[in-house]
Amino acid sequence: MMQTQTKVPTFDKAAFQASVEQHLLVTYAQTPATATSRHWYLAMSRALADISTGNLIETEQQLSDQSCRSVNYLSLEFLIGRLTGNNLISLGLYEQVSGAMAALGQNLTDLLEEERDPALGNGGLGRLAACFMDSLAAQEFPAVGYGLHYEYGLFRQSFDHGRQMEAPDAWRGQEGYPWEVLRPELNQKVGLYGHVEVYTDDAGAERRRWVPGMQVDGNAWDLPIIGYQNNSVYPLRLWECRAPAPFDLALFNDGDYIAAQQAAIQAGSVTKVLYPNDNHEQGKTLRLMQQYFHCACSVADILRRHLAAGHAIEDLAKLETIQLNDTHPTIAIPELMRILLDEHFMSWDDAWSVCNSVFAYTNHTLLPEALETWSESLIANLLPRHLEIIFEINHRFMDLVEAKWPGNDEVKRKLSVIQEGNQRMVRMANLCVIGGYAVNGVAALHSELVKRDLFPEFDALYPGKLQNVTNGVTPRRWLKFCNPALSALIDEKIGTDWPAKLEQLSSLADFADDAEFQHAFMAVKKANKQRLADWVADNMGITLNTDAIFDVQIKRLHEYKRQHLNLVHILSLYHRLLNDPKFDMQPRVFIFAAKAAPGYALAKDIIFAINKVADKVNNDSRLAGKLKVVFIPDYRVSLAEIIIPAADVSEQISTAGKEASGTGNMKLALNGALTVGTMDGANVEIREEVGDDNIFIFGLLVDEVMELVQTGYQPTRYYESDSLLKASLDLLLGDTFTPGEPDALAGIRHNLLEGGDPYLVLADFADYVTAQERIDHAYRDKAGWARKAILNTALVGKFSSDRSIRDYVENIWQLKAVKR
Ligand code: C3B
Repeated sequence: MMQTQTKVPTFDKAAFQASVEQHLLVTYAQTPATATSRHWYLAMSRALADISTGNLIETEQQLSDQSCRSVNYLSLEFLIGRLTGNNLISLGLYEQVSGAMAALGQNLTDLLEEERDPALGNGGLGRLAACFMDSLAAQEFPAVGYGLHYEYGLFRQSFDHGRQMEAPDAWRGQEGYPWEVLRPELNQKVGLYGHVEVYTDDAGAERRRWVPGMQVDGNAWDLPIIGYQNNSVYPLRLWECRAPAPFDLALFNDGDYIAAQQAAIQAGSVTKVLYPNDNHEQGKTLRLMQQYFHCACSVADILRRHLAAGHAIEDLAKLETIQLNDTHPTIAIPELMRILLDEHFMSWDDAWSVCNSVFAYTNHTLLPEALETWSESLIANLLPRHLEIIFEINHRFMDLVEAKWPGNDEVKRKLSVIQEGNQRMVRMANLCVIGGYAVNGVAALHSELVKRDLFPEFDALYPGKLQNVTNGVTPRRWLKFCNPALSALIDEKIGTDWPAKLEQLSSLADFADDAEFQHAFMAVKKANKQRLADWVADNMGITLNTDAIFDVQIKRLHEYKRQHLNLVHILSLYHRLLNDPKFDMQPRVFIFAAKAAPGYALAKDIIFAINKVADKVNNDSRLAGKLKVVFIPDYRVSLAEIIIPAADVSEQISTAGKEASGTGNMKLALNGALTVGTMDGANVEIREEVGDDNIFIFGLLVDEVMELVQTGYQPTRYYESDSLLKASLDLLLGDTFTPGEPDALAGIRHNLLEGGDPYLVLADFADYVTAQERIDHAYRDKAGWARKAILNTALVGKFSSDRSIRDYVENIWQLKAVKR
C-alpha cells in the first residue's frame, strides 16, 4: 500500500502503480488479466482517494488545532459531477497518472469515461454548491459542505419515440463509489414525531423538551474537496439515513415480524432518492423529513466539532457560520434554538443572539411556486417542539413589526412567518430573513428585485441585511478540465496562473485582433465541435456539419427558460427555408439538452415537440442541410463538459425577471460562445463585462414585462399581426411533425394562445428573430466572429466562483484563509 502523501510534487510512480494493483486485487478481486476498464478506473480512483483522505484528515486536524473560523455550507443538493478527472487536475497529477496508467496498459481518457456522474442535484442550485466547495478549497477558506447521501440521484432520462422516460440512477454502482469514505465515528441520531414534555428541572423551573416518537441513524460519508494544487482537502459530508436497529424487538417478540421492520423501511426511505423538482416545491412529508434529517445531522456535527475543540457553546458564532442554500435547510434555525434552549439551557435571548449571528441565507428564486411553505399541521406532527419555537420566534418578531409600523395589520400579515388561510402555512423564507444575519440574492438584478419586490419591508426593517453576491463557476472544471485545447492555447499566451486567478484572462483581449491568434482560437473551437459531433454520431446516429453554427440551450426544461421560444424560432426558419426563395441562412445546428421534472406535463410536451421537429427537419432534403436539431438525452455534468466547449451561441432567453442568475451562461461565455439573451439574471452583468458588441440582447425588460402583464397581455394580438409568428405556430397543428398522429403538438400552441402565454413567448418572438438574424450576419464575418468569441473568453473573469467566494468571505462570512 502506498503511504499517505501530503505534498503534491512527490509523486512516486512505482508506489502509485503498486497501490492501483493492490486495490485491483484486494478491493475488487481482479488481476490485471481479468480486470475490465471499469475495474481499472475503480482501483485507480481508490489509490488516488488514499492520497486525498490522508490530506483530509490532516487538514481537519490543523483547522481544529488552530481554532479557525469556518463556513458550513448546508445544501440539499451538491451536483458535483465526476470526480476522478477533476481531482487529478486539483492534485496536479494528471500527466503523471496518465503516464503511470499507460505503463500498465491503460488509457486514462478511457478510464475516466467509466465514472458515473454523481447526480446529487437538479440543476443550477446544486451545481453552484459544487463550484463553491471547489473555490473554498482552492483559496483555503475553511469549510465543510453538508448534504445528503441519496441512494438514487436525479433520474436518468431516455427518449421513447420522442417522449421522456425516467429510470432510477444508482450512481454508486454495485461496487460503491471509490471517492467516498464512511466515518462511523461521526454518526448521529435523529428524532422524528413524538410530543413535547413539560417537566420541572432540579432548580424547580418549568422546562419543555421534545420526546421523539422514533429515532433514526445518520451515517456520515465524506467526499474529498481537493484544493487546487495546495494540499488542503475539505469534507463534503453527506448523511445517509438508516434505522438504528433492524427491527423493533418488542414487536418482533410479539410475533409481528413485518411491523417490526417498518421503522427500518421508513428510515431507509428518507435518503433513498433526490426529489427531481427544480424551482418547484411539492410539500410532501418525506421531503420535510429529508430536510430535517439533513439539518439535525449537520447542526449536531457542527456543535460536535465546536465543543470537541474546547470552545464554549456561547462562542459558536465566533467560530462557525452556517450558510443556508435556499430555504431547503431552514429548519436548522429552530433546531439550533432547540438545542441551545432545551439541551444547553440557555435563555431565549442568549440563544437567539447566537442563532442570529450564525445563520445566513441565499435566495435563488422569485418564482412563487418555488418559495417554500410547509403546512403547520405537518410540522406539528413531525417536529412538535420546532413548531413551538417557530411560534415564539414569530411572536417576538411581530412585536418588532408593531414597534416599526404601529397598528399596521396588513404589514404584519405580510411579514409573519405564519401565513393565514384555511390551512395555516409556515413561510420558510420569512423565517430565514428573521433568523439570520445576512440574506443574499445571486446576481445584481435579482438582488435588487429581492429588495424591491419580494422583501421591501424586511429591507426597511433590517437595513443592510439584504445583499448581493453574483454567482460564479469554477474555472478549473469549466475551462481547464473540460477544454484542454483552449487551456493550452491560453497557457501559451498568458502563462499558467489563470485557473486560480481568472481575472488574468483579460490580457487575452490584446490578441482579439491578432489574425494568427484568431485562427488558433477558432481551430480549437472547431476541434471541440468535432468532438461533440463525434459523440452525437456515435450515440445518436446523427451527422453534424462542424462549419454550421452550434447553437446551444442546455439547462432544466422550464417554461420560464423558454425552450419553446427557441422551438418557435426553429419553426420559423423551417417555414422560411421552404416558402421564401429569397431567404438564406448560415447552416445552424440547434442543440438542446434538458430534463423535465417527471410531473411537469407541459415541460415533457416541449421535449416531445423538439424531438419530433428534429426527426422531420434532420431528414428533410429540401433544407440542404441548413437546419439540424439535436436533443441530447440524459443531460448531466459530464455531457455539459463536452457541449460547452463546442458552442458558438449560448441561448439565455428566460422571461426578464424570472432567471435569478444562471450559471450556464457564464460557462458558455468563458468557452468563447456568444450569448443571445434577455436582460435577465447574470446576463445583465455579462453584457457589462463583454460589451454590447459581443452579445446579442433582445426582449422586454423586467419592468416592461410587469407592465404588460398588469395591463392585460393578449398573446393572440401578436399572433394575428405577425405572419411569420402565425405560420410558425400553425406548424404545430396537423401532422407535419407527427405523421399519423395529428395535433400531437397542438398543446404547446394552445398554451401560448388560449392558455395566456404566461412567460410572454409571443411578446418577445419578433425581437428574438431579429437578434438571431444579427447572429447569422455576424457569423458570416469570420474574423469579426473570432474577435467576439475571444473577447467573451477574455472578459468574463469576474464570473469565477473564486470571486463569488471572496465576496461571501469579505461581506458575509468574515473568514481568513488557512494555508497548509
Ligand atoms: C437556480 C436558479 O434558477 C438560477 O437562476 C441560479 O443561477 C441558480 O439557482 C444558482 O443560484 N435555482 C435552482 O436551480 N433551483 C431552485 N430551487 C431555485 C433556483
